[in-house]
Amino acid sequence: MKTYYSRKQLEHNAAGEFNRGAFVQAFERPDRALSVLAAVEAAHFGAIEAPTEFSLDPILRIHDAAFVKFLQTAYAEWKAMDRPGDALPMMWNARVFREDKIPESLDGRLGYYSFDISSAIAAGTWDAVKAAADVALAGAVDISSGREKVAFSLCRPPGHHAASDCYGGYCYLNNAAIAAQYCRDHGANRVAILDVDFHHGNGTQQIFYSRSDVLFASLHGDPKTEYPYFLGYADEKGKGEGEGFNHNYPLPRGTDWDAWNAALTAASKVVDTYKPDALIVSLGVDTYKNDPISSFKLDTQHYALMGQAIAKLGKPTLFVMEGGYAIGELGTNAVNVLKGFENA
Ligand code: OKP
Ligand code: ZN
Repeated sequence: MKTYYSRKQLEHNAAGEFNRGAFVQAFERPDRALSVLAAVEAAHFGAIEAPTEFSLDPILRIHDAAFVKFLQTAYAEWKAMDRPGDALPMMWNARVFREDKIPESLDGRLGYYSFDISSAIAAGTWDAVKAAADVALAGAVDISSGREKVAFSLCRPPGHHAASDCYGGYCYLNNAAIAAQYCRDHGANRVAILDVDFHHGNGTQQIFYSRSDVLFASLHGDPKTEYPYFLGYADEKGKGEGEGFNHNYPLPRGTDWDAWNAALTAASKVVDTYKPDALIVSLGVDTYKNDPISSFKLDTQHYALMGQAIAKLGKPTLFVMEGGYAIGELGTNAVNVLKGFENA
């Protein structure tokens, strides 16, 4: 299996994040990518390649142009105002305001374009998130052209929380959505996105919610108790043209492999019935029992079973790396999914 990876992705390095009232080391840090890279190397999976540089066009098929411009300039604007540290929002548009005004000031735009405080814009953020989108696109080229049946895009930072014009949850550009759209624009009539990250992929859901050409199915912690709290319920089925093409499987805290696998079987049926030309897997392994910010109970050996089940769908498949914060075991768990897929 071919892996795409870019060192530029290490350049996003937040000074820290707020967690439970304390400013702590960022959970989403450069070491995450290195953990996965080391495990891919140790598995002797085949070529590990840097992506070619794509233009902004495939990103702008998914994201709003002013939003992308904002991501490109926000850090420099922050520094031009002599602010310390990374660019962080201090206020959000919380239902009680009007939504048709984009503020001029940077503080206003930080609040307008984000949904949480955990996603700093630091010096290298734009270069890293652009590289991650390129990593996803390189994999999309391979599977949409038929050159490869499967590929792994080792993206970092993750992407599935990023909506068309909103960032948050450590996500800035939606790598999986950008890859899915690329496949749509290059021969695939239908694309399915299967999101196995612990957290609901609210960004991916929002992007494709009114569309029938990209199906979204997600297994995740129940938003009643888990981040991102405001989306991911089972009654979110899609709207208009997209009605019936969005499938959420919220699961309770403490969910173990058997219960998780039952939901995977249900989601797999939905994907299979859809008959996609390509499958994108938003591969988060923060379902792991020792993940520091999640609450499922999957163990290392279960990830190979997950890969096996995904292989059974028999589709050209692109794995796009999302979350996973138990950095010691992150690489092993992610690569176990790929091994399970390969050995199926
Ligand atoms: C990203 B992905 C407070 C907790 C913030 C953000 C979780 C983002 C997860 N510091 N939680 O889905 O793995
Ligand atoms: Zn996650």
